[in-house]
Amino acid sequence: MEQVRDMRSLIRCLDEMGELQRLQGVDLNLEVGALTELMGERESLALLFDDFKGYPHGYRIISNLFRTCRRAALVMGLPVDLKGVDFLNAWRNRVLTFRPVPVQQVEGGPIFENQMGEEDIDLRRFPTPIWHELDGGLYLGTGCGIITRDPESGNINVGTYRVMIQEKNKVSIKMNKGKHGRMAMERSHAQGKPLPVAITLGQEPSLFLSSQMPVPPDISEYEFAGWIQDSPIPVVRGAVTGLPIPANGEVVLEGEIPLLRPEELPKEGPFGEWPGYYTEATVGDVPLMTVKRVYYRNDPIILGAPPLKPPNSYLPIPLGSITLWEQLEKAGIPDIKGVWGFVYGGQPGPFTVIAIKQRYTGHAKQALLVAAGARAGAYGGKFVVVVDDDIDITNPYEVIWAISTRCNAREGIDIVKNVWASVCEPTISPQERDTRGYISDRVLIDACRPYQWIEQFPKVNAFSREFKEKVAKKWKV
Ligand SMILES: Cc1cc2nc3c(=O)[nH]c(=O)nc-3n(C[C@H](O)[C@H](O)[C@H](O)COP(=O)(O)O)c2cc1C
Ligand SMILES: [Mn+2]
Repeated sequence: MEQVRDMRSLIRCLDEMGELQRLQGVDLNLEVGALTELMGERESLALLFDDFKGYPHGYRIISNLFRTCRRAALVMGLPVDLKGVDFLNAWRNRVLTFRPVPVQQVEGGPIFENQMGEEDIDLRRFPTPIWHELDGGLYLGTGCGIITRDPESGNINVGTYRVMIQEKNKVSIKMNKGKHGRMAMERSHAQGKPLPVAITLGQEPSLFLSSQMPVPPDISEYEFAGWIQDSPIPVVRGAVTGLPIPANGEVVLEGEIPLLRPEELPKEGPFGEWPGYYTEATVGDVPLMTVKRVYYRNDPIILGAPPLKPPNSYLPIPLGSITLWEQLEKAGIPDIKGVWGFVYGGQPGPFTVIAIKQRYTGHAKQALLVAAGARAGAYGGKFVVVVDDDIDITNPYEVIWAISTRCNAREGIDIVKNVWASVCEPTISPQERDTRGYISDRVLIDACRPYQWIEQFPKVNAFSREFKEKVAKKWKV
């Protein structure tokens, strides 16, 4: 099969694998969103929508690209038959071999096939779905990449932040506090200068993966993407901003985020979020970009990756768990066998499960404490569960069984108050947001067999997988 180098080579691969369904004439108002949600729920095919009413033939949207391990594996350079913790672990081991692959500077590229100049920009010329029923606007950017340069370090960052159409040449970009694009903006504005910015709306699939991952600030997501796909990302200098833009991109917006007062900033949201809720809309809070030039390929393909209510997701599994796994190991917790989350975005999220092979008294509590405080566990966390390594942590029934039968509630549960929370945390009241900020409590659940008397702990009354398979083979059942 051919190597995945851009959106179009991925489409050819997906066709070859029978992993892509094409749909024509679907309504941008709710139907694209509903079909994306439904096929994601079923962990079924990727969807390529074309022929939207009122738009030219060939203006397409692709969704559910990374919903299954099989499809994600193709882009992530992993065997296509891995699943669950095996998939996660293979990815973790691959990431440990990371070496930056610098971009390839080129002069032209398919992205220049068409342009809109400052005077004739109208973003409504691109098909944009209402992704969730109660969304407060048209989200042109979901599986997008926001390209910025830090004015102090000069580092190029590509981050996925949601992009809502505000006017025909203006979009809001919801870069949350602490995100790399946001910090570049704050530094630029502190110097009294607008921030040059480019947005890619359909790009190398590897670049989407890297732009939504917690890549450290000194590593460019372009170089991470080049490493993922094992070949440099070809970039060309944007004429308006001087920023590197993907030469093989599908649609790129160039422009700037000027310094504006809060009263000059528009309403943003609500928008369906990864925990499964619409978070509050804000007014005067989210940066506004003025688009000065638009480049697009013939028959452009926009990557749609709306957050969906769990267990549905734009990702196949909680890939962000590898970061917590790494952080647990760096903190010196031995014998971690897996890390998982059941409500995940880019991080393992508010129901995180860790499997360990217990080595000593207190081992489980140590893992719980680190998970509650480490960056990847703290942000967006709430319940942390530690189980023995005989539990399949990808199976919620197994995890509930372990909590139900191995957790001695009085000894095994702790509450830690006032830990850093995500802006998507639904239980923080509007008043609390204003007075206390984004903090929430953590429940640490030790669902391991008590190490002190583990040998006497009642034995599990199930046959081993191997024995059952042996007998099944013998009796041909
Ligand atoms: C579909 C999707 C939408 C996202 N929306 C936002 C958003 O609106 N704001 C935000 O700060 N992060 C958002 N994220 C998460 C960021 O992409 C993620 O934290 C990333 O690591 C940020 O890059 P940075 O570390 O370079 O800032 C989104 C991720 C995905 C996949
Ligand atoms: Mn970054």
